[in-house]
Amino acid sequence: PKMTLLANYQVPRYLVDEALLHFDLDKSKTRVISTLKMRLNPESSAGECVLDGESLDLISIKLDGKLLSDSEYEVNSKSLTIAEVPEQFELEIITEIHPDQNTALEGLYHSGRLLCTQCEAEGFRRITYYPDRPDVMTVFTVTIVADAKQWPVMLSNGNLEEQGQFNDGRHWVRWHDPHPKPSYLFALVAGDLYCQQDHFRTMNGRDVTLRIYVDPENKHKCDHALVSLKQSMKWDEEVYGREYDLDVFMIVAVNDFNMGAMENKGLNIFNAACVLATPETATDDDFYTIQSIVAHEYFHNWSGNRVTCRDWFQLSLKEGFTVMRDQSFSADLNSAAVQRIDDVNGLRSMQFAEDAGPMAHPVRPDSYIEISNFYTVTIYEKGAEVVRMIKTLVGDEGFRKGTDLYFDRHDGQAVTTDDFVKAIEDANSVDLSQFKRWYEQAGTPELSVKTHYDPVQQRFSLILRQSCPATPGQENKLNFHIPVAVGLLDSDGNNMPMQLAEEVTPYDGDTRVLSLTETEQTFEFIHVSEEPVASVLRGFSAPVKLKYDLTNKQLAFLMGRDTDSFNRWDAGQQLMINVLLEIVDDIQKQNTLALSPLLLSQLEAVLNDEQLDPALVAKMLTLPTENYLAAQMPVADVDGIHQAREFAKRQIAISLKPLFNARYESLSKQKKYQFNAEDMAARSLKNLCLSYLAATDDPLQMQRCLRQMKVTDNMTELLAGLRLMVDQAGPEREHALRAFYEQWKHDRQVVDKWLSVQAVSKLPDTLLRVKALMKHEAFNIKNPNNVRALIGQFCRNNPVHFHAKDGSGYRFLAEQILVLDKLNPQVAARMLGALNSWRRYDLERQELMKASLEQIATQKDLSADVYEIVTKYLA
Ligand code: HT7
Ligand code: ZN
Repeated sequence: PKMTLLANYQVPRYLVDEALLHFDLDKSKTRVISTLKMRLNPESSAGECVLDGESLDLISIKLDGKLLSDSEYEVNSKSLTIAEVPEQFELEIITEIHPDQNTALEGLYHSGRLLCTQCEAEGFRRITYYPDRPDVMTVFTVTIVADAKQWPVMLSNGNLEEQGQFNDGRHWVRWHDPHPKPSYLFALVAGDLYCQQDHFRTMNGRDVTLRIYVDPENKHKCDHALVSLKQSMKWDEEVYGREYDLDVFMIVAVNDFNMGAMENKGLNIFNAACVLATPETATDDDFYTIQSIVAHEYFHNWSGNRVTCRDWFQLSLKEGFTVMRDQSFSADLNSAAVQRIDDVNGLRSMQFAEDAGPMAHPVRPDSYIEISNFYTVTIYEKGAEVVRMIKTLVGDEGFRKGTDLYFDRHDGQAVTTDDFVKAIEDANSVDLSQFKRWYEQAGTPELSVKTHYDPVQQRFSLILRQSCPATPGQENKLNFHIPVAVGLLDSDGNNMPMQLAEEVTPYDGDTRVLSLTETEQTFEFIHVSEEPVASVLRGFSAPVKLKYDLTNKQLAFLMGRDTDSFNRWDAGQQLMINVLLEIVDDIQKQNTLALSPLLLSQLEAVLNDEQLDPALVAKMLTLPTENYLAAQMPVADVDGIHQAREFAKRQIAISLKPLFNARYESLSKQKKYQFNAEDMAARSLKNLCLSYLAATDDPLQMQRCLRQMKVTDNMTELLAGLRLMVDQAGPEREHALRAFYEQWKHDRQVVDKWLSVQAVSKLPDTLLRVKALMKHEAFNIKNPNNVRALIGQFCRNNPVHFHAKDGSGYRFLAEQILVLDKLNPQVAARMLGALNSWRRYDLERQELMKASLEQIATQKDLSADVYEIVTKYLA
């Protein structure tokens, strides 16, 4: 497979002004007639015309109405080349494709009783020959013809222009999208779908029809997505001044989908699991995720579609910005503190690991083999942090001025991350040239903090230092521009003044953002009447690893007193990490184990604090995951960490049992399910209390889980009960699992939860169970959601079994990857991610993981997707 380099970017030689696509739909053989009005790009020079195309049966090509003979063009497995074309011409290309043989789920494919497309990043070339790159923007008109009975609904981008009926039972529709767009935003859907409709009146008084299309059995599951869509449309008008620009906005739910959702212009296609919800079938987390994904895809209409990417190296231009936008939408609609905690938790556990591993790449990468492998947490989540830092640096108003200029200046264009930064710079008269290194350099910078207090001068110095580890291909890093938000607390937990020595007037505010641009800088605060505790990196103002040697006592103080909610939680997490790693150390030394009374008393105080948002209480009482703890050790001790975490959880549960009991009971007042921040917070704390109570090993607590499962009206509480029961061997467990399946076997979203809870079970025979479940009627290896729920959950979220010392988990993963690679390379490559950190384990495990990687690497005919990752892991 060949490498694509940013440095080799060239403008497209030929542009497509108009594309008329005609589809004769059939699930086993679809005929596509593509008529392209093309012309030489004035920025390029004449030459052969090369179109991308893969897995296509070429039927014929006409150039300006004349049929081309075989000698006038060349076709290979990747492209079609026409040696000579005039400056302006019309191409008509007829191809045939086979949707029901398409298990890769790229291009046009068959899913259940649906036909649908997925074109990002390079799927359009599996539909017809085309310059399949984002900087070729075209006006599309799409005609679809198909049997009216089998495919009563036929959708594409834009507005419906015309439709009609033929005498032979077929019907046709014509869609026209007036907005020029790249081919990756093309979409087509056909099937027998139920449609739920609503309306939105835009800020300029235009009426937009909103439609959600789902399989008829899911018609009761659309309400939440529709509400979320209207909330998103309103928010984007209010916060970014962005109005929707077509008469109709459609969402379609599909069961077989490689990712979460896709922002095709006017016709978003969603993984059914990311759009369908009722209280009985979806958890609070699902409701929350659906709200944010609906928003994310909708926001792409401006950040991605109206202004798109010049090339795929610029992917974070749309993804980082759009994630940042969906995160602030969720923060505005729910709890801002909880949102930030979840975002940072996700970033630290996934992105920091990616940045420290063999696939580390900058937010704007400079090479790739398979672009599908670069839809990563670095591009998305770190990209969002980078945009968030820009906002922190220029302020909310400055950022809005910058985005207004960006949208105005580049509407209808395909641009770069440099263009984005330039718009913010120009609107604010700031220089972000050093800041741009965040786009160019991979790796997580370390920010170390030292302090010094001079009681005589009443001066407090904060000495900040930065460094960044080497990453593949980038040995030496230049200094970043790091915004460090800081507060100072006195011994009572009050904010202290923050006037810098060089300033003549006091600083007005409790938190101030310092810019660290050198390797080391000292910030000196004056009029500091007592030695403060510094609360550094408030709100996680930059995606860095903080090295700040606070004592456990100081951490406990910040956990109890910091006025910044995020840092309160973060201090608690750091305290838990310190305590848990000490226990791991004691386990390794075979010492007797004990839990820190300091941590216990802090947790007790949090649990007793009736003023604190229960959602925050739940977050503060949640121990770091085993995976995250593993990432904090020089050599991850899988078994020690598992044992230490189980021990700590049990000790906390036993010591605070009466409190967990009391809060559980007080939160158990029967109340009809509603999706709102307050009720969600109550359910999260209630379920957390139950999980601690279950950790006491008291058999009565299992009865409590069962009771909760019986009386509840919602999946959040039902699944929480089942999860706990699944960790306890015995007939109750088997009965609960059987009953759950019998009740829900008709519902794919719920069945995936049933697979997942079993995949992450702590019981010793879990791998055997997972293998047995692969033969169950509920599992189909061609369905990505099934694969993620069972194989993905086992390999990523069951570390103690996946990393079993005998290597069984690794062998299992390798076997599955080789099977999956033949069916769906994107999904296979994603599964490999479970081995990202393989060099961080003990030598024995490293050998076993390496053997599995080598087994994969030596397989013949690997996809580019798996090849790229496995070779980078082994390099
Ligand atoms: N922009 C979308 C990315 C996406 C995708 C990429 C590769 C293969 C399949 C895919 N499905 C969706 C989703 C988003 O970020 O909004
Ligand atoms: Zn996106």
